Amino acid sequence: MKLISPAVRKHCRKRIHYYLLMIKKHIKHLPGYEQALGEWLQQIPGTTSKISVQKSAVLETAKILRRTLKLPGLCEEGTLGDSDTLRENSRVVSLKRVQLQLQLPAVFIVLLLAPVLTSCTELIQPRDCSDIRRQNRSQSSGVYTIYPLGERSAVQVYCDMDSEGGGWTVFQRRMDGTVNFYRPWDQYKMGFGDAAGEYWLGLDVINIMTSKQKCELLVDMEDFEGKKVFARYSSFKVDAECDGYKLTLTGFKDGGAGDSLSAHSGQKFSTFDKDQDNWSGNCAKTYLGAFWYNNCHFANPNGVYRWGADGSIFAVGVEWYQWKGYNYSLKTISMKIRPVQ
Ligand SMILES: [Ca+2]
Repeated sequence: MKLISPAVRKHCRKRIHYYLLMIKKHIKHLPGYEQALGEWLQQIPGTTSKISVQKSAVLETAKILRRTLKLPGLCEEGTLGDSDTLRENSRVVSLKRVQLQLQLPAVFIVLLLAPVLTSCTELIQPRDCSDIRRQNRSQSSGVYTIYPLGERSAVQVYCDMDSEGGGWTVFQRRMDGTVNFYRPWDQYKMGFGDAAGEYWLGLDVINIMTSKQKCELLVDMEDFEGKKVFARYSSFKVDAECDGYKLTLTGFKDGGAGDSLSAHSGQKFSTFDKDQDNWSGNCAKTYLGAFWYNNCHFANPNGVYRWGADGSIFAVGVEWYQWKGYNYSLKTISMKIRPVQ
């Protein structure tokens, strides 16, 4: 096997540099590409320093170009080494340069697809239940893993694939009183409970999911007599923690439950240990829940599970005032979101 001479090394570097310049010249008008490439390079295993990232980028780009244009292996040991081969390769490269101009669209496609191809797992990792439904429309309701923030953000949720067209990501669910919902700020921030039963997904995840794209909200509920109703809102958004997880809600549509949430739009989230409500007292402590309390509530879905009609302590149950008043604790309630189609 012939060794690569310094002259050939220099030649190789020039060639690669030339192609990189060509690419840069033609892709500079493609917004987002550089950022995408940067993110992709960060994902290449073993690239711990800036130098090795650059090295990997050059090698990877050269490989893609070689594959696309069927260029000779310019930097492979043994393929070059004497002046005849070098001249021959220079001639081929000149011809390929013409081809390069003709084949630039193909190069673009390969380069643009490269980050996707090297991280193809992201394609099959759903961000929410609507993605799962899109991948397979025959999926039934149940517990699924979603990745709201990319491949390392796995979280289990209950997906409602039946109500109102399906594809709903449930972020709050009461059904049997097995989970205590009277919890502090940190737990409402991070989430608690079991996706197969009662749970709260967590304000951080809700914020992420409703900030990336416009979402709608569905609130399903049932009483102990088996009657089911719902309320739907065409727009639902929860701000970040630094804004108190403020709720913005519009576009009520009645499914028999009445509107108990619009009055909570514009409110920050409150727990017993973080009072951000509009009342001089502490709504979360008084009504034994955690919510976007105003002064204080028309809905208390995170209140105490009380099995139906119970007026012994005013409005502390799992309430939806517009349907059942303040002294009836619902059998089930679930709050779920879906990107607006
Ligand atoms: Ca207060």
